[in-house]
Amino acid sequence: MTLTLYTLDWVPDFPRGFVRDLRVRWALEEVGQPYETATVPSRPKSDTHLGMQPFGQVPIIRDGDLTLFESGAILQHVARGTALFPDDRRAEISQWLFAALNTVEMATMHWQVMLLGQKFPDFFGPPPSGDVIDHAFAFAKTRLDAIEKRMATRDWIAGDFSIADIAMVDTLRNVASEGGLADHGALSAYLDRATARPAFERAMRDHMAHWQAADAARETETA
Ligand SMILES: N[C@@H](CCC(=O)N[C@@H](CS)C(=O)NCC(=O)O)C(=O)O
Repeated sequence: MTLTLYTLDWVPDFPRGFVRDLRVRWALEEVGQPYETATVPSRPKSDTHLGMQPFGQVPIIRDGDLTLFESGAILQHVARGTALFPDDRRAEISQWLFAALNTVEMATMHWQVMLLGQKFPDFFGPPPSGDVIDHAFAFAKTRLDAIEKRMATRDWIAGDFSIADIAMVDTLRNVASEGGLADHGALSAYLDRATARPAFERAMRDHMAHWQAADAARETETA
């Protein structure tokens, strides 16, 4: 049975390229696993969606009888036993996967949510002050500095390219898009190296095609 990847039915321009179905598409492309996509409504959240993902988020996958959410868990599932997550490197790759999501992304998202609040007050409500945003970036920067030091001497975060790189790079792409890697040359080179991979390019192409199709469907609905 073909694996199904759930993403949102439509998003505005600003998150396109960054919705987390991208990291799952990337892993699926890397391991050569075919998949189909399905959507859940962005707003309001449906009961079916909340039944699969209690926070009303994506990505979600369905693989046979298994329904799975949380991008890290999904990456582990789709790449299990492959070169991206081989059994003999499970512990080290899991360590860096968790570091990407729970140490780096946890800090950088806090900063980015504030930037979004500043840029789109109509969407997110009253904007945070500049001081609070600076404070959030100073915290995130401690994490970026540590990864910068590690990546100065290696190509990939945990030996050969793995799902830990997919999670780390996808997190750092977000930071770069806000200018947050201006002082991090090794991280910028790491992003360039990773996003030049053909599997990333295919994943991004399909991710963006999804939003274009979503726009077209909305236009038809409102015509
Ligand atoms: N920790 C979750 C985060 C998922 C997440 O933040 N998803 C965003 C898209 S990138 C989402 O679904 N946002 C819609 C919403 O929260 O309403 C994961 O890694 O899967």
